[in-house]
Amino acid sequence: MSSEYGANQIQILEGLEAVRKRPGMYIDSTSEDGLHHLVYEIVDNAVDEALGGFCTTIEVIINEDNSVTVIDDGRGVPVDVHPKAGVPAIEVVYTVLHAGGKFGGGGYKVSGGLHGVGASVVNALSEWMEVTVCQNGKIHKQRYERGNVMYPLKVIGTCPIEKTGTRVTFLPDSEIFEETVFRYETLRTRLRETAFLTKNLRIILRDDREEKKEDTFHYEGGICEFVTYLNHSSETLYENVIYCEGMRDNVYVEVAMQHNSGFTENCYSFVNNIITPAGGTHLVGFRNALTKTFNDYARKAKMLKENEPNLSGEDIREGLTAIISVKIEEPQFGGQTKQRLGNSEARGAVEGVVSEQLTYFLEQNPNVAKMILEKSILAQRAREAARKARDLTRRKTALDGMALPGKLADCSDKDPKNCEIYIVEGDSAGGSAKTARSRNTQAILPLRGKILNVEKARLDKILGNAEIKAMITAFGTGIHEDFDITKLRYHKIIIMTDADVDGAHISTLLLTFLYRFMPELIRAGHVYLAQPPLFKLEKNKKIWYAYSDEELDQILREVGRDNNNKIQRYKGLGEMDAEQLWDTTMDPQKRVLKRVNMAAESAPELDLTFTTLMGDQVEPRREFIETNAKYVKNLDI
Ligand code: 1YM
Repeated sequence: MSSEYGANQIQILEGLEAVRKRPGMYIDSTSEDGLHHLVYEIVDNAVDEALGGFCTTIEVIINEDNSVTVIDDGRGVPVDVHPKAGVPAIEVVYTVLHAGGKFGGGGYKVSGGLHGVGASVVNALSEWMEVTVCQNGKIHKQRYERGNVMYPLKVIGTCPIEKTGTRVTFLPDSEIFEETVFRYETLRTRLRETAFLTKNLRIILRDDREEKKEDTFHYEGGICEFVTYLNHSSETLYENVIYCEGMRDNVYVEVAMQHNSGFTENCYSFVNNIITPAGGTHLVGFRNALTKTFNDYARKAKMLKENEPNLSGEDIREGLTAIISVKIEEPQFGGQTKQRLGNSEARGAVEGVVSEQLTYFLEQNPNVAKMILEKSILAQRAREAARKARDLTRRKTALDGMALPGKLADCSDKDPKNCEIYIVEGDSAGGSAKTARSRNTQAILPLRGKILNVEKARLDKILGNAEIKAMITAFGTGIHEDFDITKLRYHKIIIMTDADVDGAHISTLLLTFLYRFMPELIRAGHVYLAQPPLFKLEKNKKIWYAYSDEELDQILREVGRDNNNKIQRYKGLGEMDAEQLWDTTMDPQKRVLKRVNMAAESAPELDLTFTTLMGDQVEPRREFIETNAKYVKNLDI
C-alpha cells in the first residue's frame, strides 16, 4: 500500500492557530462527540499502519488524570529531518495542519474521519501532548502544549533494534471542550467496531481511572464476526454468514450478511472503516446486486412463477443483517451532512463482486437460498396486504376530509412549532389530561393499554393496529419511505406514562415504534418523556411535589419530618386530578421534560440494544439485564 517513506513526501499546508480559533471547522463539535473524536483521530493513524501490514496491536488507555494514551507497534512516525521544513517529520505531523506523506501522493490514507484532520488537530486542541517513538534502537520524544513545541525532538533512551512503534498521550483542553471526561462505553463500542472492520488487528482498551476496566478486541473473522455479534440476540435463519470479497476498479470490497427470523433490516455500510449513516454508492451497489441475484435465482429455481411479480429489495432484506465495507483511495462525500459516499466506481465494484459471488453461493447452497426466498415471499405478501390497508386509509382520508383519529383531542393552533402532543397511557389519565391541557397548543392522544411490540410483528399487522394507526395519522409525517418531517404536526411529541414498571414498559414500546418507524423524529429532538412526580407532600395546607426519592428527602429536611405531613405516593397518573396533572407535569412553565437523544450512540449498537430488549430471544435479554442492572437506580417491584 505505502511506498518506502521519505520525509520529502510530506506537503506542508497550513498552521495550527486556525484550529483553536474555530474548532468547529475541524471536529464535529466541542461536546462529548468531539471529545471522543480526538481519540479516533490518533487511533486511525495506528489503524492505517495496521492496514499497511506494519502493526498488529493497538492499546488505548484512559489515564487517571483523564488524559488518553494510544500505543502501537508499527514502524513509528518518521523522525528523520524533513527537507522543506528543516525539522523532524514527526514535528511536522503533529504541528502542521494536514501534514502527512498521505496527502502528497504515493501514500494511501485508508482509515480516518470524514474530515481526515489528523493528529495536528488533536494536538492543537490538547492542553498538552507527548509523543514517543521507538525507531532504530532509540527512543525519541517530543512534548507540545496547545500545539506549541516545548523542546526539539530528543533521544531519551535506547530500545532493542527490532522494537518499533508510536506512543501518544494527550489531555483534551478544557478551554475548548465543554466535556472533558471520556466515556469508556463510547470508546469501547467504537474500538470494537474498528477491530471488526480490521481483520486480525488486536485492540486493547483499558480504563485506569477509579473503576478499572479492560477489554481486548481481536476478530480473525473480521466483518463475518461483526454480523454474528449483531445477530446474537436473534434467531438466525441459517447457520453460516455469507461472505463476499474482492478488488475492482481500485475499490476493495468486503460484504458479510446473514438473515434472522425478525423483520427489520440492519445493513451498515462503511468507507475506510468509517460508518456512512446515509449510505451512498456502495450501499446502492449492494442492494442492486442482492435484488437482482435473488430474483434471477428464484426464476431459475421456479420459486417465482412467470406470472408472479419480482421480489422487491425490501422483501429480500427483511431480517437481513449485513456489513458492507469498502476501502477506497479518495473517498468523496456528498449529501447534506456529507455522510453519503459519492464515488461512482464504488457502486459498480460492490455490485460486481456481490453479484458474482452471491450467485455462486446460492448455487452451492440451495437450502439456504430456499429459506431466504421463502421468507422474502412471505414478506412480499405481507407488504401487499399492508399496501392495500394503507390505500384504504388513504381513500378514507379523501372521503372524510379530516381523518384524524377520533380519540385525539387536537389543539387549535395550527403552527407545528407551537404545538405539542401528549401520548397518554390509559383513558382515565387521558381524560384528566384533556381537562387540564392548554387547548391552544396541547393535543392529547390517549392510548388504550399496551401498544403492539413492533419488534415482533410484520408490517401488515403493525399497520392494522389501531393505536399505531392513530399515532401515525396524528403526527402527519407518514412512515418509512413515505416519511416527510416537514409534515410533522407537532414539534414536541411527549410520552406521558405512569411512573412505575408498567408505565416504563409502555414508554419503551412507544420508543421502539418511534425508533423503528420514524427515527428522524428522535434524531431531530422532537421526542420527549414527561416526568410526573412520584410524591406529593402536604403540610399546613401547603403542597410540595417530589420527582425522586432524593428530592423527597430534601423537601422533608426543609419542612421538617413530622406526623402532620401526609405523604402521598403516586401510583399512576390516574390518581391526579386535572389541576394536579397540569401543575406537576403539563404546565410548560413548571414541568420537567426529558428529551430523547441518540446522537452519540453507534447505530449498530443501538439497533442491537432494541433487538435484545424487545425481540423474542430470552437468553440475550437476561444477559443484557444482568450486565446492566447496576445502572438502574430505582427498581420498583
Ligand atoms: C499512536 C498513534 O500515529 N502510528 C504511526 C503513524 C505513522 C506511521 C507509522 C508511518 C507512516 C508512514 C511511514 C507512511 C505516520 N506517519 C506519518 C507521516 N500511532 C501512529 N505509525 N512511516 C511511518 O504513511 O508512509 C503520518 S502518521 F506523515 F510522517 F508519514
